[in-house]
Amino acid sequence: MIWAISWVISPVINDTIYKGDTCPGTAVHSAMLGIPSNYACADIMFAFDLTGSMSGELSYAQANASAIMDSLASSISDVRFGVASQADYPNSYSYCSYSGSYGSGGCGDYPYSLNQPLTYDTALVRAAISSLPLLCGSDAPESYARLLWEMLNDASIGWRTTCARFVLYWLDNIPHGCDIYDPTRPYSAYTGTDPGRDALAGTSDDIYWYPLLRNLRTNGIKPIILVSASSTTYLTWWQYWMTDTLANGIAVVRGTAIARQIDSLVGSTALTIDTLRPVVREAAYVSWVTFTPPYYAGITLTPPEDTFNFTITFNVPASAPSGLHTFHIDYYRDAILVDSQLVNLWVYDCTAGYDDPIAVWENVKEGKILIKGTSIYVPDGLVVHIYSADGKRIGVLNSGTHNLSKLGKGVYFVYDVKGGKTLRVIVR
Ligand SMILES: [Ca+2]
Repeated sequence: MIWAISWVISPVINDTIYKGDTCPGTAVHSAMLGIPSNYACADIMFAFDLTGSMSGELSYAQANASAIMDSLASSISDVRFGVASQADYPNSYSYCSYSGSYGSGGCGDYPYSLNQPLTYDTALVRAAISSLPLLCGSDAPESYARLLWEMLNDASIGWRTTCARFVLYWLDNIPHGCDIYDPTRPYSAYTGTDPGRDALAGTSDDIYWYPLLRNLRTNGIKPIILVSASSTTYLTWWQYWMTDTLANGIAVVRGTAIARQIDSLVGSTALTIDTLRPVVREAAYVSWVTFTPPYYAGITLTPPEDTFNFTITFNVPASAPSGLHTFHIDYYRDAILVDSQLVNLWVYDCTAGYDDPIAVWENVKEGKILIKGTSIYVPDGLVVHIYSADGKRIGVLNSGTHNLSKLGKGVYFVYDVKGGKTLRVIVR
């Protein structure tokens, strides 16, 4: 298989735009974006339900952790792993038409723990998985909502926004959550509230299930639910919750060739994209830029990669200050930032009245340097450097007469090395 990385054909756009009078104040560029059908990088969190019924699953995961990581690392060249776990809140609650002892304090139950932040060090990850204890969990529903909510809110996890993000979740039951009870949906049950970080039912940080699922999707955290091989009762519930209008993840029964199964599941997600979209990063410049098309949707990639073209039109408003304007265009594959372009736009006021192909906007004569029509005269003993508007030196002129029309249209700076003077020249 060919492994590639996302790319955009020009990492930097430099242009000069004249606005006002008869000048249009616009410029048109094109961008070609290459999107490979596999991930250049990924961050993968292993998540475990540690409650009693998960005993066999936990042993299986511990025995296969190295094989799973080796397999993923052979498919994705830059991959990091981490570990999180839960049992349940070690309290009793009576809320949302449900009463129960969620978990056991005596057993050491906890609703969420980050056991290992994302790291390249697979030995650390293997050690974290091996040391996970088997806990209790009391009632049947568990704090799955809390763990998934922490995937969005625990900054210590260390997700990279430029990489694919997965939660490989080993579990066998359903979450606490007031809105799990909803008779308009195909799967519905009273499971109480998930009380959130304050562990108090009915406060503002209680976690609601359906908004959580959508937040996972829009923030690019893709759950892959590995339902226990010994308890598949809730497989169809999880499959519903992972549908593309909710979490847009995957729910399967944990198989017996687990390393290959996980590698295949992760790889399969790389083939499809909901939306591929360019976004102007800085809010002040959003109105300056139009993309055609605005985005691509419903993409299925053909290996090894597909390319996508965008026409970028810059429209500089008449009120824009003259000078250099710098901003970025970010390209998002769903919630993964796959590439960026730096934009340098030199904006100048356009002054009418220069019909000749080359005109000098100011300082026709400065010192002994003379710019006239299409030529520049450099007297004996002087040296002139010519800079483009973005600051690159593009020429050195010794004494004599030189033709400026070779430069092409644009704004240039002529620097008199000995006299220390800078002249601005606009070539039209
Ligand atoms: Ca429980």
